[in-house]
Amino acid sequence: MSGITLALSKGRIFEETLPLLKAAGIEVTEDPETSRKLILGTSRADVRVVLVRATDVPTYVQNGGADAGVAGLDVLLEHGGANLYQPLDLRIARCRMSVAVRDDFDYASAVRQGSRIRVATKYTSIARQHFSDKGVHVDLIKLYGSMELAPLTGLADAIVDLVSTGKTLKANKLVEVERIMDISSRLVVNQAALKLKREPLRALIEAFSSAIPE
Ligand code: PRT
Ligand code: MG
Repeated sequence: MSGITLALSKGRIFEETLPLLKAAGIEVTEDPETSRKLILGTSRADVRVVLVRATDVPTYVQNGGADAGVAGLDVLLEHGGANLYQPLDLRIARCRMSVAVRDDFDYASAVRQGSRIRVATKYTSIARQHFSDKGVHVDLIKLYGSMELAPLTGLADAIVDLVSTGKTLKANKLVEVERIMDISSRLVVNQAALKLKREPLRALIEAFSSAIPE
């Protein structure tokens, strides 16, 4: 495939990448929320967008299913990011990775006493690293969604999840007790494509770089 294929996920990443694409002279000609198409055309004949699950973006780009893509740091850290060139922090889709517990759970004293804490999360790599750095013993419980439910049902004492406004935690009577890291989305580029399609990819990186929000 000559031309450039970009992998994006629907929702906030797609929406927040649009202004960056625009700076590169690329307008997506279909709306992913109403179209059922998975491959979207753009105002540039040599550029197309493929819609994939957020967690699949690194896999597509790594294996050449797309030349470049946009993925959250959370997704990249869990994936491992091997063989991916990551030239830009786009500063979009920003949030933080945090530890949260039920408002009646005394996290500080559980940590102080060295008790084993049951932690439910979709982000097992990030969580394992975090608690191991702190020397806190945890039993990790892998979940694929609705982490907030785990402490409420007794499945876990704590969760590791993304927090943006904090409204989801609040609505479920959970409190943030530790901020693990700030998260934003990165541009990722396939290594081989970077050589074979050097000029158009350089231009894209350059244009994105000039349009990164404050
Ligand atoms: O939703 P889906 O299951 O299809 O896939 P996904 O969740 O992987 O994709 P998407 O589009 O929801 O998230 C894509 C990327 O956006 C993530 O990988 C993050 O890097 C980034 N991002 C930024 C967020 C948030 N903010 C965010 N708030 N991803 C998820 N959330 C969720 C969070 O998990 C929690 O459930 O929103 C909820 C908390 O939001 P607040 O505002 O109530 O705190
Ligand atoms: Mg989501």
